[in-house]
Amino acid sequence: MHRASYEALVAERLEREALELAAKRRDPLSPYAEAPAPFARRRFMLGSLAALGVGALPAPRASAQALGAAVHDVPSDPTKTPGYPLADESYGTRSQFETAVRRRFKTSTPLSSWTMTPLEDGMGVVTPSGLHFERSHAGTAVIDPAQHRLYVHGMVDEPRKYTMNDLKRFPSLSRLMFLECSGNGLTEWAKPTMATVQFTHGLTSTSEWTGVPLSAILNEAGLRPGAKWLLAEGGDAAMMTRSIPLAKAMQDCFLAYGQNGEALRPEQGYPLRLMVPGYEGNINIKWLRRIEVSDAPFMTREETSKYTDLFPDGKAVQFSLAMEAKSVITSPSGAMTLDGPGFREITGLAWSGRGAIRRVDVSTDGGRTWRRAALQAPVLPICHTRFRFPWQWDGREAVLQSRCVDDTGYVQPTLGQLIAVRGLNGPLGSVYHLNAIQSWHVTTDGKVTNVHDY
Ligand SMILES: Nc1nc2c(c(=O)[nH]1)N[C@H]1C(S)=C(S)[C@@H](COP(=O)(O)O)O[C@H]1N2
Ligand SMILES: [Mo]
Repeated sequence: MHRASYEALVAERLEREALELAAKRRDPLSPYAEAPAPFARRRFMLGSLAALGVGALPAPRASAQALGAAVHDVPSDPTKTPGYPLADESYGTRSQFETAVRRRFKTSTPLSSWTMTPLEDGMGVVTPSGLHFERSHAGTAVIDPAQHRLYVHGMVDEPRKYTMNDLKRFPSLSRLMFLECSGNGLTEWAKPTMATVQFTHGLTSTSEWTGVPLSAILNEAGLRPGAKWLLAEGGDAAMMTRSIPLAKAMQDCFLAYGQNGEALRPEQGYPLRLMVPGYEGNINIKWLRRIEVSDAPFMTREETSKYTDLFPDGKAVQFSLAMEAKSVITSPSGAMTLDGPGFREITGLAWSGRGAIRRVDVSTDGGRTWRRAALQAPVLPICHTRFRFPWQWDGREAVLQSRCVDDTGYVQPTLGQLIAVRGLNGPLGSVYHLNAIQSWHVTTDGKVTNVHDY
């Protein structure tokens, strides 16, 4: 192609994309929508004052300090101290200066316990595999992938047995997706209990999962008429079993062997786990070894005595599987201290088991007024979505909250609204599926604490 006409094509395409982006920005519900007017105005003000050479607005403190440090603290001649050499073979580790770790929720036995993701240290939406939360009922099973088999039987035309290699021969799929234990926040119903967002919300993480659509395996086995449910069974000492509606299984469930570009971590169910997009963590069976097709749910321990929701009238609801929309501010969050008034970004995560996040609003006055936060791409269904909100802290007391809406139109409830429906009469005061708005109180000296404000 002639160079000039090629350049004209590129120019035309850039113009079209700019027009499309402008249209998206005008749509108030689009993740590309313009920042709220007050912020846009302030930015304009900063710009015009700077242009006049007027330093009327103080620069953000943190960055001013960083700038000074950059000039004075770097060795004058870094070429005198070479770095450490690259290894001939290695599996990388993070910087020795990085210290974020999962922390175990203190239970009587480490074999049936939880570890929580340090959400306060997260960036973007992917959780590093080494920080993915863990929930295991009988320890981390050790399974040799060469010995592992997946059995598919029950109401099928032809029972099947798959090796890991068999499964990897199917067309694969990869999907960024969150998992959340329905026990996330179980300590927080009646009163604020945990100090940090790691312990109030850290039973959720996002990975890119790779595997095989469950429908491909079920179609190969052939479903018999009348089949409506299936049982998934884990190969760990807990032999975790859950019933899954067949319609969901055929719609978007998959068998994952990959996590963030490599094999599943042992704690996430190596070598094979079931992924049930948007449903409570418990049903995403790890160390998956058996699928049995049936015409009714199996009524296992985990869907009768556990993982049911007791309501105020004494009735318990079974199979409340989808995780409702939820959001939380991860910074600033509990146990942090703000280093003085001025600008800082409020950021956090929002997610919904029913689809994509459509919008997030942030309040700095305990829910009296709300302003729209920016959603950072990618905004994917059933995936953590990062939101950001520019905040000029005036040094006064504040209560920070976030509230999300998903693309079904569902609005994240306040704790008061949720308790009005759910009550507090579960075994520990209601236990599962807490998705209420979280409040962080900021004192005048910048201390951030977990509070209930509703
Ligand atoms: N086989 C088996 N699968 C299991 C569990 C288990 O203990 N055994 N725990 C379940 C629970 S309660 C949750 S919340 C998720 C946690 O997944 P993760 O440990 O990969 O974060 O796995 C689920 N799948
Ligand atoms: Mo869980």
